[in-house]
Amino acid sequence: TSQGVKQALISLSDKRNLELLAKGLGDLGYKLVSTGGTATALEKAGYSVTRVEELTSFPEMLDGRVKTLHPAVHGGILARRDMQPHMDALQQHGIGTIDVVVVNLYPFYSTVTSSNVDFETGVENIDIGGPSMIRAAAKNHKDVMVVVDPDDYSEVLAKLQSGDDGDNSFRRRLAWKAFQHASSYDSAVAEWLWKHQRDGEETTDFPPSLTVPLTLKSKLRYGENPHQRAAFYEDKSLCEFGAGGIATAVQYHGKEMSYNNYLDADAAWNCVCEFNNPTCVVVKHTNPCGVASVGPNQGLLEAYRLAVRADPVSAFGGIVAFNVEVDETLAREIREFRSPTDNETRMFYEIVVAPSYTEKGLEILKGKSKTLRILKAEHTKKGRRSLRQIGGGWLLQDSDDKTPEDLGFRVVTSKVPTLELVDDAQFAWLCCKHVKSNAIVVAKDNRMLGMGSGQPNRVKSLHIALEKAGEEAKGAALASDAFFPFAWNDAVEDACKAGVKVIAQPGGSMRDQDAIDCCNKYGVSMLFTEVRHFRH
Ligand code: 93A
Repeated sequence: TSQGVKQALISLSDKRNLELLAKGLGDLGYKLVSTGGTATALEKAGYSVTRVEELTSFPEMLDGRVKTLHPAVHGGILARRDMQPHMDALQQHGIGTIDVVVVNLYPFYSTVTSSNVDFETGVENIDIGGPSMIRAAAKNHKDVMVVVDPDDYSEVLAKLQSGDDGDNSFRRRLAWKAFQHASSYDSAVAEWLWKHQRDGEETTDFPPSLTVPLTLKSKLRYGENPHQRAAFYEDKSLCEFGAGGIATAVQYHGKEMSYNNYLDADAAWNCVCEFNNPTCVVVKHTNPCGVASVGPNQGLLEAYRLAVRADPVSAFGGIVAFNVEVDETLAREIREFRSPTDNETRMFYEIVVAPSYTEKGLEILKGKSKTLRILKAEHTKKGRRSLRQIGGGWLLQDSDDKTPEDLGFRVVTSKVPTLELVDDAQFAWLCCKHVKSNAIVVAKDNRMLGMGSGQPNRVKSLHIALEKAGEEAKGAALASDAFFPFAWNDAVEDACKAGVKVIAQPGGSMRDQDAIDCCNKYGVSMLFTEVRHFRH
């Protein structure tokens, strides 16, 4: 037997950093024990390795389905070193202890998400022996180091080399990570089986079976308010679909992200990603308070100036998002820009988020302030799902992916709008989608002039939007996220009187005809989208 000799069991599908690991463990005097493929890889790299078969005196069988499922392996992992009867039992059966377990699993997720994979192949990629070892080692973490992430090898080796490997919190962290790894893995298997539960019938992936694998990313200083504790978790099942988004953004600079920062940055990023032309969105308390797009050949700088101008007071302390690269000129403008309402004060922002920055641009932005958070995020994609918590449960829905190209914008008035006005209406409508209900947006020439949000009374939202737009409402477009159930007529009249030239709304109210009549009276155009955009 190999009692007295430290043993490390290495069984890996992802063989990244394998040599670093083997060298480190070898230098520390560990005997390396491996399964077939891993053993071959180690031998090829010049390391001497004991095959699991030698430990178990049993061949790998059933095409590898049974390799490590044996008392010689699991006894060596699970035995309590502080209990003599356990150690006696190992002795009696000639089993040596296994002190380090390095395992990662059959690549189930990438296999079943690659194209043309049949059910059988999926099933064969469900790892059984690997999770068993991971779970056993994690349970006995007091005596066994369990390593599931190739990025952790150096840290683990450093701990072992320093003799500081008794560190309980370190061992518990490894064990936590191991169970997280095993549970995400099982979640992926469960979701896949759910999709294939009825053989032969058309497979459906809706509603999905949800076992959300959350990974703790960071503790936050506090929640929405300082007396609320808070933390941030990443949901791998959302991120790995390549969905982009704020959770996976990289922070280049600034103070740590707060709870509200995440919410606001998410709102700003989702909104700015909607636009095809270079666009700037300014968000305050999850609502866009400034939005402006420029033509493909115009500078983003102009978009930024116009977006802030929509509501400079609200923009102060807001989140600024861009859908294209931030360059030097723009960065300088952001750094120097003074509040249009008070020329003494430089504008202050919580966050700037963009898909990329030029080197010089990033450097200049960093110089704005120590605290300004600078994020680089990946464009969000369609087809995401959104999950929201309510007391005791979760609500799931598809993301609201409709864009103007998907809608009709049907003219219902005698006045037919110019193409330019239709563009304005579509722009207003796209902004409206990101404003909390009841949402009204007034826009012209690819910029938001005013918005009313979150009012329980739609007419109030309309008045707020018109008031913000002021004189600029003349000749502009107005969009509403839903129809006006009553008093629509008065509201339409107010919009017409303010000089709005086109109104876009879903339509579908009993009072539709009143609204149309009113528009006809004022020579204003009305467009029906037939799609509602509540945002609660
Ligand atoms: O087929 S298994 O479920 N049965 C086992 O007994 C077993 N033991 C290790 N899968 C098993 N493994 C997995 O094999 C590991 O989790 C690892 O992913 C893989 C390494 O195999 P190889 O070293 O032959 O490449």
